[in-house]
Amino acid sequence: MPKIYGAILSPYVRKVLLVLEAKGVEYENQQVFPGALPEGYEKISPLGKIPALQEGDFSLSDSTVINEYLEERYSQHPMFPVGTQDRAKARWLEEFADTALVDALLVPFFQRIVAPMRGLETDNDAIAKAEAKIIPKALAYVESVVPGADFLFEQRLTIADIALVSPFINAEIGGYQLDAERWPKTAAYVAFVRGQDIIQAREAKEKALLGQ
Ligand SMILES: N[C@@H](CCC(=O)N[C@@H](CS)C(=O)NCC(=O)O)C(=O)O
Repeated sequence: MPKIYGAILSPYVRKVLLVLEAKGVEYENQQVFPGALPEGYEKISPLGKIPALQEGDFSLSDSTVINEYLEERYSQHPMFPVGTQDRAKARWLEEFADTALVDALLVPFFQRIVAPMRGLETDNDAIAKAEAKIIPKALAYVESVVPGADFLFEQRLTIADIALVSPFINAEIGGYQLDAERWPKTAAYVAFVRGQDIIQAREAKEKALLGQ
């Protein structure tokens, strides 16, 4: 059974857990937090990041790499679209989500949730700057690519939907409110994908673990 190391509120860990859940693969999850890594963790995650996967004596890090491995290892419920160009596009959207979108949408989450947990003060200027410039820039691109209340590819959940929606969950936990008038397609898309059973179930598990 694959074991996933990583804190469940990480948008990258969530991506991997959702792929396992969509595929119906049983797994174990060990909560590992950046800054408090278990001894020897660098052997399975050389950059010291979460998530990491261990399956027998095989280990792997990086959510995108792990998900590509899971796609080949567990072929049921494919998470990538079928056509070559759609597959490439899905990979690009995952890359965009993991970089520019996480960098933008996780500012309120980091400042309001993670910083106090680490004994740091919330930097409200950083949140204001993100909300004024960084987030709108990322959302303008999201708004240009999402279809509204539908999946991105083949009328089914793919890795692109999971990757794009995951940081929006962190943004909401961090108190960011998506402006549905300014970003109507994005708001409809995020609500639609978050309404899918496996995502609802994952969010319920996160809330249960957080004691909410
Ligand atoms: N590209 C990596 C990014 C993983 C990542 O940055 N994870 C964060 C937590 S959300 C982390 O471990 N940060 C600790 C650090 O950068 O040292 C992936 O997709 O897995």
